[in-house]
Amino acid sequence: MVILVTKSISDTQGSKYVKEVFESVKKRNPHEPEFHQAVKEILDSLIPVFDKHPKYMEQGVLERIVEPERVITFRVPWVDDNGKVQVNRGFRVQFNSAIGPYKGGLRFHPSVNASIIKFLGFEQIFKNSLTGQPIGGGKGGSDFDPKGKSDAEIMRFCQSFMTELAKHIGPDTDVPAGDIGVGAREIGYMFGQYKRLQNAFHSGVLTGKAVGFGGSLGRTEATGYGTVYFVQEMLKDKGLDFKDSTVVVSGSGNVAIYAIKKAQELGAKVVACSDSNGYIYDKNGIDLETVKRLKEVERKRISEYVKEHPDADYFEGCENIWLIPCDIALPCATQNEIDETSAKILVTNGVKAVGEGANMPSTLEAVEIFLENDVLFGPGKAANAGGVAVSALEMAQNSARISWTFEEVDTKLHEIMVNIYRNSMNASEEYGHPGNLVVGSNIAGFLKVADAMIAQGVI
Ligand code: NDP
Ligand code: 2IT
Repeated sequence: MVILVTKSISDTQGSKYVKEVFESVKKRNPHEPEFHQAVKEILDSLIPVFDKHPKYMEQGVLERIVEPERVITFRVPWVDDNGKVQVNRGFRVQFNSAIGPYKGGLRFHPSVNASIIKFLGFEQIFKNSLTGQPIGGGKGGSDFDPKGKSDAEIMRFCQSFMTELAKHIGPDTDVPAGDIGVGAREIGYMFGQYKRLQNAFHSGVLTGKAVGFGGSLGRTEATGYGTVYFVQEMLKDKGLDFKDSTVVVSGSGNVAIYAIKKAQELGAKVVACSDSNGYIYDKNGIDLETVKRLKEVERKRISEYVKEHPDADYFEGCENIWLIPCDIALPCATQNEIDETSAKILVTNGVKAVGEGANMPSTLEAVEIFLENDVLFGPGKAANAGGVAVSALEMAQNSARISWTFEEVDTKLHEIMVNIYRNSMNASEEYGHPGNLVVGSNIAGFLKVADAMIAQGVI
C-alpha cells in the first residue's frame, strides 16, 4: 500500500494516535461512509507528521479537527408550481475557522445528507489552507433536486433556503458559494434574499456572483482551468504536456466544461464527457460550444449532443466512460466515480495522469492503484482548489470595492496552482513519500491549520 502509511510503520506513536482517533470518528459518526473515507485518507497521510512532531498529538489537534465547530440542519419549506407544499432539508457544516471565515460551496442534489456535507466540509479545511488564502473550511446544501424544476420553483426554494441560512453566515463569518446544482442563477437568488433580509449590500457574503453585482471575472472558469494548470505542472516534471494528448473528462457541468476548454486550448483532444445518465464519445474531439449550450443554457441531457454530431456516440451508464483509452483522465462529476475496477482499466489502457476536478472522485482503492502504477495523481483537494482560491480573490475584491481584469485573476490563479503543486511536492519529500501528492497535499494543508489552532489555544 502506498498511501496507507499505517501498513509499513504500524507500531509508531503517530500510527497508534491516528488509529485511535479514526476509531472514535467511526463510533461517534455512525452511518457516514463518505465522511469516514475522507477522514481515513487524511489521517493516514498525517502519520509521518505526528511521528516527527509529537506536539500535534499532545495538543489534541486531531481530536479537535475531526469535530465540526458547528453543524446546522434546518427545514426548507417551499411551494411548487402546482401549489403543493414541499419540504427539503438544509445543511451547513462550519468545520474549521482557524485561518479564516468558514468557506465552501452549497450542493443541491437529492443524494445530499450529513455524511456527504461532512466529507466535503472536512476536505475543504485542507484545500482552503493549500490555496494560501485566509479561508477556513465549511460546506452546505440540500437534498433538493433542481432537475426538472421551473425557474420560479428554483427561486422560491433558494429564497426559503436563504431565509434560514442567513442567520448563520456573513462576510466575516461564513461565505458560501456554488457546487453541484448551484451555479450563478442560484447564487443570484440567494444573494437577493440575503440582501433583502439584511437591508444591506454585503457583497462578500457569497461568492460566484454574477460579475454585474460583485462577482469576480474568472470565477466561472477557475475550478476547471485550475485543475488543468495543476495537471500541467505534474506533466511538466516528467517532460510531458497536454499537446496532442487524448483526454477524457467526466461530467458536463461547471468544472468539466472549463477543464475541457483549457485542455483544448493547450492542444489536447478531449474525446468524451458525461452526465449522470451516460457519456458521449466523439473521436473528432468534443465540440464544446454544443456542450455549453445544451448544459448551461438549455439544461438538457448530454445524450442530445449526438443529434447534432452524428459522428459521435452516446452510451448509457456514466461509469463506463473510464473504458475509453486516454492519456489524461479528469474526473469532474462527483465522489467515488472511479472505483478499483475503473482505475485498473485506466492503467491497462495506459493512462499517464489523473487530475481530480471533482471532490473525492476516486475511491481509496482506486487511488492505491494509481499510486502503485506510477500514474501521476493530482488529488482533488489540491487539483480543484482553484475554484475556492478565486472565491477568496472575489472576497478580496469585494472588501476593497475594486474589480480585477480577467487576465489579472487568471494570472493569480495560475500562480496559486503552481504554488499548491510545489508545496505539496515539497511536503511529500520532507515527510518521506517523494512524489506522492496525496500525502504531500494533506500534510501541507494540515500544518498551517494545526499551527493556527495551537496558537489560538484549546477552543
Ligand atoms: P455541476 O452541477 O455544474 O455539474 C455536475 C456534473 O456532474 C453534471 O454533469 C452532473 O450530471 C454530474 N453528476 C452529478 N452528480 C452525479 C452523480 N451522482 N453521478 C454521475 N454524474 C453526476 O457541478 P460542478 O461542476 O460545480 O461540480 C462537479 C464536481 O466538482 C463536484 O464534485 C464538486 O464538488 C466539485 N467542485 C466544484 C467546484 C466549483 O467551483 N463548482 C470547486 C471544486 C470542486 P447531471 O447533469 O446529470 O446531474
Ligand atoms: O468544492 C469546492 O471547493 C467548491 N465547491 C468551491 C467553494 C467556494 O467557496 O468557492
